[in-house]
Amino acid sequence: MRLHLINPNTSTGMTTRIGESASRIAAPGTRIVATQPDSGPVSIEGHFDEAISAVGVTEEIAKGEHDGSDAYIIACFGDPGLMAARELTRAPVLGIAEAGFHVASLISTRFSIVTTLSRTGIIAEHLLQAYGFAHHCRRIRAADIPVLDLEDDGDAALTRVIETCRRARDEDGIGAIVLGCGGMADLRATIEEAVGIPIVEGVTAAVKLAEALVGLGLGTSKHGDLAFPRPKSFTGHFAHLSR
Ligand code: 5HY
Repeated sequence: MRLHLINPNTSTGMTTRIGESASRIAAPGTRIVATQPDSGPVSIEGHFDEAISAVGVTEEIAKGEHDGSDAYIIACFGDPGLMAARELTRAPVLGIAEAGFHVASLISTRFSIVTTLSRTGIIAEHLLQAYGFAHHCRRIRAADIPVLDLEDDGDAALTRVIETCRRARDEDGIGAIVLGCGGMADLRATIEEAVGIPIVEGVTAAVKLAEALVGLGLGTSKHGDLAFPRPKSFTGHFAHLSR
C-alpha cells in the first residue's frame, strides 16, 4: 500500500521528520511517501497560510493520483484543503486533526488539544464543530511557540509543550490530550512519558486509520458532494487545472 503523506507547509526538515514518524508506526507492506508542495508557506500559522497551502495540497493529490497512491494524509492540524482533496480521488484522505479527534474520542470521554500558537486555536475550534467533536473537547491550549521552533529550538519548544500538557491534565478534567501540530509527530512517546496520560498524535493516528480503511476496501465516496469536480476551465495561473 502506497500511503502518501502530504506536509502542507514547505519546511523540508518537518516533512522528513513527519515521514520518519509515519514509517516507524506503519505496518509491514505500507510504504510511506512524504511530500510537500513546491510552493507555499514554510509554516502554517493562520487563515491566510491555510488558504495558500490548500492549493498546494490539491496539487500534491494530483501528483499522487498520477503515481498510484492508495491513501493520503494531510499532515497539518488545520486539515487544509481536506474536502477539496477528497473530491480529487477515490482513495481515503485523512486530516491529522480529524484523525486525532476520532482516536481520542475512542479512548476518553473528554480530551484537550495542545497546539502551537493561540491564534491558530480558532481553526481547531472550527474543525471540532465541523466534525462534530466540539462536545468531546474540554479546552484548546497553546504552548505559544511558533511552528518552526519545533524545528529550530526543539528542546525549549518541547519543554513548553510538556508544561502546557501538564496544566491540561491537572485542570481540564480530561482523559487524553491531542497534539495540535504535525511538527509534533515524533514527540508523542516523550510527552506521554512526561505527562502520564494518553497522548494522541494525528500523523501516527492517521497512518493507522488509513491502513484500516484500505484494509476494509473503503475509499472516498463519489456519490454526492465529494464527487469529482465538474469539468470547467480555469483562468490565469490556474489554467493548468482546467478539465
Ligand atoms: C501544522 N502549522 O500542523 C500547523 C500547526 C498549527 O505548519 N503545521 C503547520 O499551529 O496550526
